[in-house]
Amino acid sequence: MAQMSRFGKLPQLLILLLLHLSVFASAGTIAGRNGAKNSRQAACTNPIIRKEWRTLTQEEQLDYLSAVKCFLEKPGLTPASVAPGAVSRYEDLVVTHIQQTMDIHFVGHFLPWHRWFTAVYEKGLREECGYKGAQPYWDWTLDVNPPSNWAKSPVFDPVYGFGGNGAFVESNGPNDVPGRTGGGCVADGPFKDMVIRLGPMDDLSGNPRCLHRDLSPYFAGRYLGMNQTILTISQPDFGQFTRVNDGGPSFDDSGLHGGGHYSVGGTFGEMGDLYASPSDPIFYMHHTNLDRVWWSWQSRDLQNRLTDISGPQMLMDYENLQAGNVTLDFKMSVGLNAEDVTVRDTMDIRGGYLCYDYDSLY
Ligand SMILES: [Cu+2]
Repeated sequence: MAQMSRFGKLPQLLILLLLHLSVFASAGTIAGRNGAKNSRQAACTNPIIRKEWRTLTQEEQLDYLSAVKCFLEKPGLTPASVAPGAVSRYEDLVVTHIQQTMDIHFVGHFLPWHRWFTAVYEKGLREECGYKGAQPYWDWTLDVNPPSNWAKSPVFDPVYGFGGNGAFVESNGPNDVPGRTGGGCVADGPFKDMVIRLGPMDDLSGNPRCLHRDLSPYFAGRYLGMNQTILTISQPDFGQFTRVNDGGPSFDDSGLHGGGHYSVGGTFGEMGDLYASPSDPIFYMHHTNLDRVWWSWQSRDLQNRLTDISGPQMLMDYENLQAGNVTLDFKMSVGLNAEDVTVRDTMDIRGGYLCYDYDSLY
């Protein structure tokens, strides 16, 4: 009897204690989370507004371009032992993209990582280069009707844009981007004398060269129109949405993501280099619009889609043979460019950690 009551009482006490602890813990967690969330939301009462490139005033366009040039000239923080080819703050970000290429593409956190990466770039331009505006986006759907308009996009303007195509370079490789029209050095605009050092691919040793572009109006017409955009944002859940956006690795199976990269970079341009593509400042214009596509999709059902995340942790591991799916707690890094975050921190563009919005959505 005595023993029974002793053992009978112990679990009771334990249960009481555990109940107490769990109430305390969950209250603490919820309060902490709500507290953090509220204070973060309170901190984001005045989001900066991202706008389409052609809607900026000429003065705003020039302000942005000179901030990018400032970032390109600002001494970098990456040690030479890590990347001998990296010189500038701009290249600090290219380095981290190159280092992580195989971990951040064709995975569930592809869009979260690039949303964050673009916000880190935007923050760099604002805090280190005195830029007052928000990161602009490039709505390519405005430039593909008809595809022959592609090279005339205001984004390629020689004065109020990023400069245009490279001269045509002969090639008939089996892996050429269909419809390519350039391949040489960018011959006009603010980045005509830019020196690219990182890449090609994962080479961090330093290979000084010009910025190349190899525009493909055909590819743009095929993958960057409203049809493809609507197809992408009409997907019912994040897993399907992000896969349609990703597309496959072949040129016949591209999504919006590859569409923007290969319509600008073609075969020979930096934008077509999966590793070193952030070398072309247009990268951030394209990825900001992809982020806007994601936010357009989220905004159609915010209640569910602010927390909807899935997709493999490992490159193209859609069957989860190597690891599981990404969750909100999945940790992400941009190296020395910012403190690590979790996917959760990037789900809401007005959540507090991030604090920006778009002037219009799809
Ligand atoms: Cu990328």
